[in-house]
Amino acid sequence: MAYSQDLQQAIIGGDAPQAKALTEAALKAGADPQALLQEALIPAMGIVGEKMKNQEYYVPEVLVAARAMHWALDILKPLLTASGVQPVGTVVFATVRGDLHDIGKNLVTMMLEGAGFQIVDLGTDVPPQDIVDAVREHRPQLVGMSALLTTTMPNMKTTVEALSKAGLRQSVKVMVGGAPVTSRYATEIGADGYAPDAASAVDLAKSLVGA
Ligand code: B1M
Repeated sequence: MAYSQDLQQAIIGGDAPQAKALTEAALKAGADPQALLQEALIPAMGIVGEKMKNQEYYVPEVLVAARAMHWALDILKPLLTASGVQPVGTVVFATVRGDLHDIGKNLVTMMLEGAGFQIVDLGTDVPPQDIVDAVREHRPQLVGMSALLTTTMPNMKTTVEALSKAGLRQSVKVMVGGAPVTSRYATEIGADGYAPDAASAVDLAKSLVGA
């Protein structure tokens, strides 16, 4: 599609006003919102993820690219919702109780959104019961938890236990991450997966929902 390449480049380069202008122009020219999502936004964030993995991009570049993606997505969202396009999956995401760090969470959720997931972002300092309630309400395929403090990591375990107690554990996959979290810890607490960074989180989420 004519606009896809330019839109991808605007997103990869973090040029939010250009991403917005190109999205508007593409729609005006008759582009299909779903095609723009699939052929420009999602591949652009995929390339950003690759650049992050290759250490070509660091947190600031990824954040500005995700912001540009959001400017485009904000225009497409109402049109996608109206046309009934199904997301790849829904993720209830939170930074766990006692923890106020949200930069990593925001980065991961933006990348997941860029990959076509619908995000229910519960914010920071989220008690296990709020996550349980959100799972009941939104029926997600995935729960994502972030923790940056060794003192708050145990709240991931408490949340997994709360999901089990509520009889909801079998209905969702649980993924965890954050600087002090490890793959071993994820296994220990009964989570389904761990990802060390935002790009790997997208790969993990896709594999957990079988996308
Ligand atoms: Co805090 N802090 N902090 N802090 N802080 C750390 C984490 C710390 C390592 C600094 C240090 O001492 N060297 C240390 C933790 C020590 C420990 O427990 N091991 C620490 C501390 C001690 C504290 C306070 C207790 C300080 C105090 O008040 N005495 C306090 C706690 C507050 C609280 O949460 N209750 C505190 C406060 C703060 C600020 C508010 C000032 C601020 C947070 C601002 C905000 O988030 N809005 C802050 C910051 C910025 C940091 C550092 C400097 C940076 C964290 C960050 O944003 N990294 C941090 C030191 C450091 O890491 N160098 C530090 C960038 C971010 C992109 O990475 O979050 O790891 P990260 O996310 C990555 C991956 O981990 C992964 O993907 C992301 C992108 O690649 N990932 C996931 C994250 N979640 C994932 C989930 C997934 C998958 C992957 O699936 C679900």
